[in-house]
Amino acid sequence: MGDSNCRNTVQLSDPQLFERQFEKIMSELTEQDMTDPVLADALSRLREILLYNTTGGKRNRGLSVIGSLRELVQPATLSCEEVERALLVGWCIELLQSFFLVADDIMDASLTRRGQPCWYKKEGIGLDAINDAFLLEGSIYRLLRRHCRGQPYYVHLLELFTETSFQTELGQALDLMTAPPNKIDLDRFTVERYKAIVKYKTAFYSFYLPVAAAMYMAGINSELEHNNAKHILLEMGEFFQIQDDYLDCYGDPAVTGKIGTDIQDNKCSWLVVTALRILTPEQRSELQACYGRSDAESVERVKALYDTLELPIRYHRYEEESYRRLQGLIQRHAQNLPRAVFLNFAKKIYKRNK
Ligand code: GPP
Ligand code: MG
Ligand code: MG
Ligand code: MG
Repeated sequence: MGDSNCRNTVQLSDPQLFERQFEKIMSELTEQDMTDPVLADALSRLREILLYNTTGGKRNRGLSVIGSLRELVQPATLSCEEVERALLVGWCIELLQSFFLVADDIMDASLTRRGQPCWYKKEGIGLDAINDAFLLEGSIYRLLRRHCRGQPYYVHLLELFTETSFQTELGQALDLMTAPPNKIDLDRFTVERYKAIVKYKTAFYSFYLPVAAAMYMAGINSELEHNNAKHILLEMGEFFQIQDDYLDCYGDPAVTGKIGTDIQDNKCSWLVVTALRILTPEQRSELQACYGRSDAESVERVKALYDTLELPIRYHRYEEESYRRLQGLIQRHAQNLPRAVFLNFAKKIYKRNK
C-alpha cells in the first residue's frame, strides 16, 4: 500500500488512517487482484457488496488490532509498514464481521442492520446474498496473502482466522438449534447452554481474535500468554453479547441501527434465561404462550412480562457486577501483558447503547 500514504499522514489518528485504507482495499480486491475482463460484472458486484456491508459499523474490532499492537510494542519502534499491516489485519476482521452479519441476518430474518435494510432484503438481492457473504470471507484471505505472506506470523494469522471462523460457526449452530421455529420449549434455555452459545458465536471472533492477531504480529506466540489473554477476552465477549441481547429488546433502533428479532425468533437470549430464573408458574405459562411468535401482540406481552420482572434494573446491576469481575480478571491474568490492552477494550464496551 506504498509508504507515500504513511509519509503524508503521520499526523492522522488511527481511525482516520483506517478509514483511508478502505478505498485502497476496495480497489485492490476489485481492480488489481483479478484482471480477467470477463469478471468485470462480478467485480463490480463485489464493490457494491463491500460498500454496503463493510461500512457504517462501530469499527471496535478492526481498530483494536492497531490499538493492541501499540500497547504490546513501543509505538515509536513501529514502522509505517507495520502500522499499515495492523490496520489491514483490522480490515480483515471487519470483513469477517460483514461476512457473518450478511449471513446471520438471513438466518435471523432480520430487517435492518446499521440503520439500513439488511443486504438480503434489498430489491434483487435475496438469497444471492449467501454467495455475497462467501465473497466477503474470501476477500480476507486475498488481503492477508497479499500483505502478510512474507511475515513470520503469516501462518499464525491464517490459522487464527480459520479456527475462529469455525468456532463462530459452531456457536451459530448452537444458537440456531436452541431456537427452532414454532417449537417452544423453555427448558432448553439454560444458563449453561446460553454461555456456550455466546462464547462460541461472539466472544472468540469479537474479542480474542483482534488481540490475538496483534499478539502474533508483535511476536508473542506462547500458548500461556494466549490463554491468559483468552481468559479475560472471552469474559468480556460474554458480557458484550449480554448487552446485545438486552439492546435487542430495550435498545433504540435509531441508535443501534437494527430492529430486534430475538423474541420472535425464539432465541436463547440473556433476557429469557434471566426471566426463567425468577418468574412464577403463572408468568411461565404466559411466556410459554407468547414466546417465539411473530405477531405484534405476543411480542408486546413478552416485553410487558420482562418489564414486570424489572429486567432493565437487573441488567444494569449485572453490568456493574460484570465490570468489577472483569477488573479482577485483568489484575490476575494480565501478568505479562500490558493491562491497557484489556482496559482500552473494556472502556469501549461498558455502558454502550449501540
Ligand atoms: C451475534 O448474534 C453473532 C453473530 C453475528 C455471528 C454469526 C455467525 C455466523 C457463522 C453467521 P446476533 O444474531 O445476536 O447478532 P445481531 O443482534 O447483530 O443480529
Ligand atoms: Mg442476528
Ligand atoms: Mg443470530
Ligand atoms: Mg442480537
